[in-house]
Amino acid sequence: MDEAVNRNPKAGVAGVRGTARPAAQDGTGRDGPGRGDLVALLVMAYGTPQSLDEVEPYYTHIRHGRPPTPELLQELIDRYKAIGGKSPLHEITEEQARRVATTVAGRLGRPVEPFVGYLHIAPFIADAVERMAAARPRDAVGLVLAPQYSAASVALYQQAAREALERHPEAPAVHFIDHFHNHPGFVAALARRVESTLAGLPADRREGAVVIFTAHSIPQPVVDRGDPYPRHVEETAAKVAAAAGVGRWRVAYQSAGRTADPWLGPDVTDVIRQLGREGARAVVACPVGFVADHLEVLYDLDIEARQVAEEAGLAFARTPSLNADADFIEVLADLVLDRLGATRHEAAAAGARPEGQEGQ
Ligand code: FEC
Repeated sequence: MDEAVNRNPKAGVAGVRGTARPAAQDGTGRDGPGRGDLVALLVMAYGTPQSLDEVEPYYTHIRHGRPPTPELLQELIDRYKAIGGKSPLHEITEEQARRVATTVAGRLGRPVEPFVGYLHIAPFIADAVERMAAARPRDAVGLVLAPQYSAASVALYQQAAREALERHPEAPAVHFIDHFHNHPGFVAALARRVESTLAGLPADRREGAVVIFTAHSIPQPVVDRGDPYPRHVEETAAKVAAAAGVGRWRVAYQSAGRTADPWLGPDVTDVIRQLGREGARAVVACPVGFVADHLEVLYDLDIEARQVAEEAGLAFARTPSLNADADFIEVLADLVLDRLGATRHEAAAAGARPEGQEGQ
């Protein structure tokens, strides 16, 4: 599934190999001379069932091992059916990983291999770490495909990676990217999509349009413990609104879980209803908390939120997802290259290459 990406510096062309890079031959430990020059990209994402049969184990994993009730399971299966039976998240994640690796390889002049691991379904993050360790990379960067940091998201991915790394002392230090919620290229990419989506609204609706920046809700108790997530979401929204010159905008949360806990709000559907009462003419949903098309975008926004908007008399549009678009791939490549640069800088400052994993 993973492909090794290699750049031949003499030819100056980025190429993709179909086989895993052979392990280094020196056997001298983590970072000794003679090791290969391979950069590993540990790309971590939520994961999605590949068929309706996989929905139950996937949902059970999300619920920390507690199987869903038959009603909850059927409700989730029905949502997948409503978006065509399957979420495109798996294919998009794989393409993002492959393209970032190709771009980084081209800019760095070193071979780069992506190792994709999912939080809630196979191949799990631990599987990706195992494959990464076997490839004997010289450097490794850990990238979670979620822009804002939360103990309920990015921290869980990194924890899964760290636990797996403890079983692989032969693996190099993994340098994690904690968040990119305020990266200028990320903000600019979203702002362009907001501008084009607003421009696509019927002229008589554009004037009274409100942009709603959305992110996945998280349990309120996590927020109460001082989680940076709501601040990150607000910052992304404010920066995108400013870059796109949008005057009327809100932040809302979506896709709250079916649990007993209160969840971070306001919910996007409540905000849409409120805007309807306030006389808005249209809403543009911009999911700043997600970087790909998947169930929460294709169902919770495109079907559920759209229906609520139409019932409230509002036109509805949603900004296109970043997916594997060139502008977003450049952002991810920048992040990885920055992290590798930081790694070299830190190593020089310490007088040695860093061992072990980093804090956040
Ligand atoms: O396309 C797909 O098949 C997968 C879409 C998907 C993404 C996603 C992202 C986030 N989640 C976050 C937090 C939670 C918490 C719970 C929770 C539950 C679900 C369920 C499904 C699901 N999530 Fe998710 N999430 C996606 C899918 N999520 C399906 C289960 C049914 C439901 O509640 O709707 C509650 C866990 C519990 O019960 O204890 C918490 C956060 C993100 C955004 C960051 C990230 O991508 O990691 C936060 C995509």
